[in-house]
Amino acid sequence: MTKKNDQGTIENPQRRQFLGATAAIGALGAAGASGTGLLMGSRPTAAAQGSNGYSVPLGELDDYYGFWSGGHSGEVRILGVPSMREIMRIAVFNFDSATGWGQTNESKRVLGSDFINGDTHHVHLSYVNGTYDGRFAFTNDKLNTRVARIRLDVMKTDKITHIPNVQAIHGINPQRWPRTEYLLAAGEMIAPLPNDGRHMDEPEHYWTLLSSLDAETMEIRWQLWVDGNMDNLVTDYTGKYAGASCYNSERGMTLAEKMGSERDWAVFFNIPAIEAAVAAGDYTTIGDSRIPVVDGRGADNGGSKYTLYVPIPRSPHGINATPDKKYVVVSGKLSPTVSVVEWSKVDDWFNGKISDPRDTIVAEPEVGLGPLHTTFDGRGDAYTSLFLDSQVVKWNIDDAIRAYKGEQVNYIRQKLDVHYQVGHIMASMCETVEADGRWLVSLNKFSKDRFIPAGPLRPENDQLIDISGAQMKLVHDGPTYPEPHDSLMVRRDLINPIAIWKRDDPFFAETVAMARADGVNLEQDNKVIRDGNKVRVYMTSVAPSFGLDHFRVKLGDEVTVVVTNLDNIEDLSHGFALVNYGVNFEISAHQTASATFIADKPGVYWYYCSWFCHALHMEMAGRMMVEA
Ligand code: RUQ
Ligand code: CUA
Repeated sequence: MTKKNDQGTIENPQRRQFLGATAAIGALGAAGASGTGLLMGSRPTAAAQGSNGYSVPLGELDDYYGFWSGGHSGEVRILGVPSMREIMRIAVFNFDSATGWGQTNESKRVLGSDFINGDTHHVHLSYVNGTYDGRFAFTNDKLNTRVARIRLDVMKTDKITHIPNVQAIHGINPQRWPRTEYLLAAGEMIAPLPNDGRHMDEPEHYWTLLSSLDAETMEIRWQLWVDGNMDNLVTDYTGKYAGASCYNSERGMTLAEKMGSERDWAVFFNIPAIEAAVAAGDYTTIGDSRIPVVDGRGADNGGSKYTLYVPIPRSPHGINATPDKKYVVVSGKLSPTVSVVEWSKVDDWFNGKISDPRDTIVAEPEVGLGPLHTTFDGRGDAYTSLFLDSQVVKWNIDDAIRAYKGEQVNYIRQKLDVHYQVGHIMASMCETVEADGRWLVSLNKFSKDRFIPAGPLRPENDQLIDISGAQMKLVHDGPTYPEPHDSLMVRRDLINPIAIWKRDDPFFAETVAMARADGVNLEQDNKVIRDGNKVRVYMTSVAPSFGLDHFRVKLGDEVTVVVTNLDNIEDLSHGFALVNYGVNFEISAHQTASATFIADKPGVYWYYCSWFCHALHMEMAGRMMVEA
């Protein structure tokens, strides 16, 4: 049976039953949520139609680019919103068989040789004057402590930086004002500093650092030594301050130790003060690293010249800036509260106008159980995800501030059930001054009974919620491959990718320079160049043929195949796939791509085009002949 709840949403009555069981398991109940008797109830056959009109008619385009992190897939995904159709995947830290990411020489120059996996949690875009400039996206790799940049003109990753001295980059945030010159990255897990085998049993030597990268070069400019660990990260709308949530002020090594305190903190960073210290030489370095490290510890005294530690109840998680530029909201996780900090009061604290860090807080509303992240509609309302309650709660910021001053006012506007156990939520354009209050995505960690079962591993469930009216309306369930942690919805007019590569693109400039040194004109030549036991095979591709229908090499040669796609047509990609050699990569219109391998098996090996490009696509093939 299904029934409508008071928000007009069709829901499964069994939901409450297993949610209750989950909540009873406690604050970390999600881990025990399986096996609590969930059953396949009868499902609604179609989602309710939202007042925004969530369905995108056939042949029409979405209003928003959705940028989804891919979690432990190590990638970033593009979805169309509101249709929630997955449009593209951008390989970042992962090996991708479709595009050859991790195999082509061009991608290996970006990726380096260390790892072919990662764990992306957050995607943020570069800014100008508090909104997106359409140049770059940034994402983190919690698994291997890296950050990456994606060029939005071609939707390819172009820089990856490993962050030394810390473990597990989690929160990232770019400078929002006046433009993105720096990107901040928070080290999550405390570890011995330096981590060279000493001090492993002495937790007092365990620390983490905030890192600031130059957004143009992606090089690290400085690091800041902080108390506790860091979780999520936010920048303000002046370019002066940033903040991070902290969930282990105890510096605990075990779960029990990490949950000891009634309060952890949000730590705020005074960026100009840190940069002045770097300029004045007021820093140390750690181990072999030459990066300036400024000391921002001092939680016991409320902070330092560089940091302000604001006590926040119980392991706060999300930290989000309001689009009116005034406040930052820290979500309590193990406390039913969220804490609202006023940026101007952070400024007052650094200027000595207030002394108690808690005086920067202007509201601390009770919103429900397990608040994780907060997002905004640009109309003064906030929306917080409640992991334990499996709800999104809408509340009013001004009313919460009045209630904190002692007025009798109900700041809660609505609670909407989501399915199930929501982590991040994000409203359209809400991380900018142009928050438009149209759509909200609830990224639920469990889908349970919402989709046909596909084995023990279930997809996540990203739900689309219409927030354009007075009441939130749930309009769409969207399964996703595990697991997007976070998303952004960016107005379509702000993103302008190109359709055909420019021949002077820096992405393959090194390969073009190699061809030039070989006397090869990539736009017309089909040539094999031998240089000792190194062989460079240059060929063009024009549907439906490669410029070379065969080439010969010798057993043991190091072979580099370089393909340049001369097709002038949008959406005409070829692939170069070499049978039994494990080689496959994409060459889109006017792109040059290459891969290097050892010809270690004698005989004839067919190469074929792996992207369906023409009626004679199957015939688009040639032979590599390896002489024994
Ligand atoms: S975190 S569910 Cu990795 Cu963004 Cu909050
Ligand atoms: Cu070229 Cu298929």
